[in-house]
Amino acid sequence: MFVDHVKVFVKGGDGGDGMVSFRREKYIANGGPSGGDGGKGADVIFIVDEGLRTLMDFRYQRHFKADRGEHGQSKNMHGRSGKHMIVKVPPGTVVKDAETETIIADLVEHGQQAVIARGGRGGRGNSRFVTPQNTAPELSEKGEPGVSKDIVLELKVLADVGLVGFPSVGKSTLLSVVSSAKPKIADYHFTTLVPNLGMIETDDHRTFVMADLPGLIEGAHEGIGLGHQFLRHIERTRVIVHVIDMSGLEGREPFEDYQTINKELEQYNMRLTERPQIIVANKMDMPDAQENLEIFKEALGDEEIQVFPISALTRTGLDPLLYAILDLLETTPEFPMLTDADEEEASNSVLYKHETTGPDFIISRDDDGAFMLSGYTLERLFQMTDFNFDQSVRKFSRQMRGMGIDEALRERGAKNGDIVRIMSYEFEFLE
Ligand SMILES: Nc1nc2c(ncn2[C@@H]2O[C@H](COP(=O)(O)OP(=O)(O)OP(=O)(O)O)[C@@H](O)[C@H]2O)c(=O)[nH]1
Ligand SMILES: [Mg+2]
Repeated sequence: MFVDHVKVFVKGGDGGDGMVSFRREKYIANGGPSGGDGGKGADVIFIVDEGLRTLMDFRYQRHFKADRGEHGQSKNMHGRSGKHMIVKVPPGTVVKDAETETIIADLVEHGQQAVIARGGRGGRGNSRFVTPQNTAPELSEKGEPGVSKDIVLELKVLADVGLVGFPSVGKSTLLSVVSSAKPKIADYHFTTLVPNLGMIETDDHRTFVMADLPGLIEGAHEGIGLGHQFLRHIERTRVIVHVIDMSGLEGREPFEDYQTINKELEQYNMRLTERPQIIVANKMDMPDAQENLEIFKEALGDEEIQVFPISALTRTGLDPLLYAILDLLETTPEFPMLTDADEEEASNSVLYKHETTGPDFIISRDDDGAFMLSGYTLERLFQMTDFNFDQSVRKFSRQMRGMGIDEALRERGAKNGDIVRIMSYEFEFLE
């Protein structure tokens, strides 16, 4: 199975800062606190769009940063929240944390969505810190930083189009000239041992995935040759492109080839005949090809099927073929041919809730002997503290004490006057 990978960076918006402000009203000497809360930072949300088949778009955009919340204002005006960033992904996209490789979301069905990077909450303004003891708090919170991380998107690529035909008719050659795939090409039979997939993007930026399958021969459905193991790949494709060698050089009749392969498909699984087919008459650069094509068309009679004469070798006749394939893809529904195992897999797929937390705080020692504090909860508190206000600083110390940090520092041997660091900030340990 061919898996497309792409690494991207996502960041939820930071929450807006809360405000410290006091009412100024005529005749009232000391108005009450009136600082509004900051708005919530926006989330980065992935949503499944069944119109997408590949991760191609992520090759052009790799950074997704959601808007921050606005800061709170005076007169108790709350900041506006950021507008969520909606990112479309194809069905079947698995989102993993790049660092830990844990699965964040398994996005399967159209319309399914998951928050990939949560925005931070808004910081509270000073009106929210009024207590009977402190009626004029000079204290507010900064916005909570949005979650940021590197993620990996993975998509198992299923072919939209399968190239079928006898060995050596030029299936791999065709794939190699319309996509950037580099399959092995040679003049002996069964060159291709496992399917190769190529992504095709036309000038109007429509994309689809094409697979060259190992050559089929008579009896393939019973396991003769190689192709039978891969017939199941055709079950998943929506359009079958039937490649026929018109040169007649191998001593076979093109029309017989056509019938033989169709019979194999039918015997393997009746429903394969429901797939729309397009015929590619390949090797038209060869001397007898034109004549063989006339005979072939006559034999087809009034069967309603499109025939595209091409030469994969000289790259002629390719564009009309690609557009015809796209048109068919757009009008052909998916064939829900899930096996039991697949169905189980689909119904068992869950959305993983993922929060990076870990321990509230971690104490380590710096080279110079200073104590270093880290950890998700503590760092978040730190980032939400506005150190411009004494009261905020005091509140932060109380919160640290409440988390048991003072106690833990003492146990690690911290003494009066020792240096303690948190992120960019440094203070003295005081008993
Ligand atoms: N003259 C001519 N030769 C071609 C053309 N397309 C492919 N060939 C040749 O046909 C031979 C077989 O090509 P492949 O693309 O490997 O054929 P295949 O159908 O993938 O074969 P298997 O993988 O063995 O099933 C190679 O020698 C190609 O160079 C064409 O349009 N004209
Ligand atoms: Mg091949």
